[in-house]
Amino acid sequence: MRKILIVGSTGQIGSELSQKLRSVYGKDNVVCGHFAPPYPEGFFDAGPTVQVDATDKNQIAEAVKHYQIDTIYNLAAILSATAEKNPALGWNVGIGSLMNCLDVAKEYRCAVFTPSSIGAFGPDTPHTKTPQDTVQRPNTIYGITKVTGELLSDYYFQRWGVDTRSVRFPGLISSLTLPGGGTTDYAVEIYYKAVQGEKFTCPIQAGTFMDMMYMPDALDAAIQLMEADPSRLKHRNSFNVTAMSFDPEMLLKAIQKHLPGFGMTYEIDPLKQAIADSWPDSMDDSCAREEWDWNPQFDLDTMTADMINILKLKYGNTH
Ligand code: AKB
Repeated sequence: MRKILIVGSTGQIGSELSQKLRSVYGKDNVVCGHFAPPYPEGFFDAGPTVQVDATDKNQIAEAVKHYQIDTIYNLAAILSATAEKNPALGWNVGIGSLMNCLDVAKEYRCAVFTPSSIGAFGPDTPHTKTPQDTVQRPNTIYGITKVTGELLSDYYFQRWGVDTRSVRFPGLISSLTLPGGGTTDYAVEIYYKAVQGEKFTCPIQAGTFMDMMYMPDALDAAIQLMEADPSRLKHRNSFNVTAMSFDPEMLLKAIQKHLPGFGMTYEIDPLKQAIADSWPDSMDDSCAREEWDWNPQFDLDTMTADMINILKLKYGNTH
């Protein structure tokens, strides 16, 4: 049975991945590394936790030693729009934590999962059916950390045999924890406004397509890749994975099927729009499908039905 450390377990991915990993591997086999509040409800009662500053290698090494960890999920990151406002922070957290995890993994023979992103592509990348192996010249600091992370992870695998694996996540949509500071966040926030009976002001222009994925599929992607037969993997860092591609108008219409009175206006955020314009419209994820049987379950309609049901239970049906 794996012994897992999640670095950055209280964020958008970590707060749900920790629950899923505990359901798969047992609660005592998943140690949630945390740095600072806010903490999800019941965080300290749900299983082992440890204070870990991702930018401090010794703290990661101590946790790995103490809990006899063999797998690290490294989720510490500053999302794209926030990183653009503080590039040094984006770099220090994104790359500092990764280097620390890789070094510790090399010493203690751990496997490492690190999310990359659609942000690893840039304006020169083909925007439709973006291939697995293609031009990667991002023009954001977030994207630069993601490409660097992919290269570093492959380097540690090739040079020292560290079992590094990664996926390029699209925008992730979840009902548990709100993301913060991302370009794709609009696609999460819109559901909260819709269910709470409020109008949504969209920061991204109509006609801007981006890849997206519902969180249950994202969790499966991470776990499935880490469990994949290594002899089938031609790639490692990092796999294109996607589940759907839509623009704000398509998302609005999908929500209006459930909440016909819901309305949206636009107030474009120039920073987020520029980032979105530099990212793929839709990725080709056939390598993930071939090499480890990636097969997402949710499309825009099934995700929307599920999100609205869950958020209605959380906030009460205001319509
Ligand atoms: C962001 O928008 O920064 C993230 C991402 C796509 O990596 N959600």
